[in-house]
Amino acid sequence: MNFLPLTPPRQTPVRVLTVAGSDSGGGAGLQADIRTFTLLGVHPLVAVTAVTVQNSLGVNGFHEIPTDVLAGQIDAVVTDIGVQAAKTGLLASSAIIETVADRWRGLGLAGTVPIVVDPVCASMHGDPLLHSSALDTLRGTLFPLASLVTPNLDEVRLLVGIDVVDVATQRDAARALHDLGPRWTLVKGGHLRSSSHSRDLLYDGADFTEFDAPRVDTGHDHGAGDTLAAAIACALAHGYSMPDAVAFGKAWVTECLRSAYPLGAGRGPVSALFRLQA
Ligand code: PXL
Repeated sequence: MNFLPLTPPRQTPVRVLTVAGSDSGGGAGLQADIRTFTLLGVHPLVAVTAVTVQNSLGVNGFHEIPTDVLAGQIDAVVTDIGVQAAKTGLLASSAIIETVADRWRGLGLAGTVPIVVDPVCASMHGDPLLHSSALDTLRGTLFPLASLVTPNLDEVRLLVGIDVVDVATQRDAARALHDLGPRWTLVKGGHLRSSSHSRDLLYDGADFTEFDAPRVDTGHDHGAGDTLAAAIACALAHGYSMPDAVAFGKAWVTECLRSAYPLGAGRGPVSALFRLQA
């Protein structure tokens, strides 16, 4: 695959902000984002939303960062360092979602800097990562600001109540999500385990574009959604169009799935470390 343009040593690279939670097991969350950003030559900026307590077996709990500290992190890096794109991951609560939306608007970034919203609701083990009361805030406050939302099929069910089982229902879901206000919607098909392919559907309110990859049958796919959204944000920061950025992200996460490794007694993470073999 082709990678993103690299910045020569001593020159300032493109900066992307992740607004995400910490995974103590290092597989998903901001740790996955930082790995993808770094191995794509992008400088990672980080606003931590919550600290999870987890390992390869599951999430035991999380502690939310106070909203004034979260707002402070975003303000500090945007006003001094500047960002070319952002992505959001675990947001945990209504108050945190409202803080992110408020700062995004308040700093004048809405409509000018691309923001990828990965609507994380639960871990792959089914442990909740978003209070159910926060779903309305996610739909009503953050989605209208999003350049792209990237739900998996479980998140689609929670967000718009559609059970995706085939291409027709995947299109219905993309339309229903687009009605909530994001500029683009990507309905990821990876959780449709009956299919030998992972087919993601991109929609801008007019046209559908399909991104297809053979299913990578690894038992280790922790952090796959985070890694996809992170790579898309990096490509957008470089000025890629949305379809080109999604194609790039899909190729990147497919390579990371092929390189996934066992870790602990549970599910291991997708791995961007393959990039160091080159
Ligand atoms: O993959 C979603 C995700 C995002 N962020 C954090 C997580 C998880 C899944 O477990 O722990 C911190």
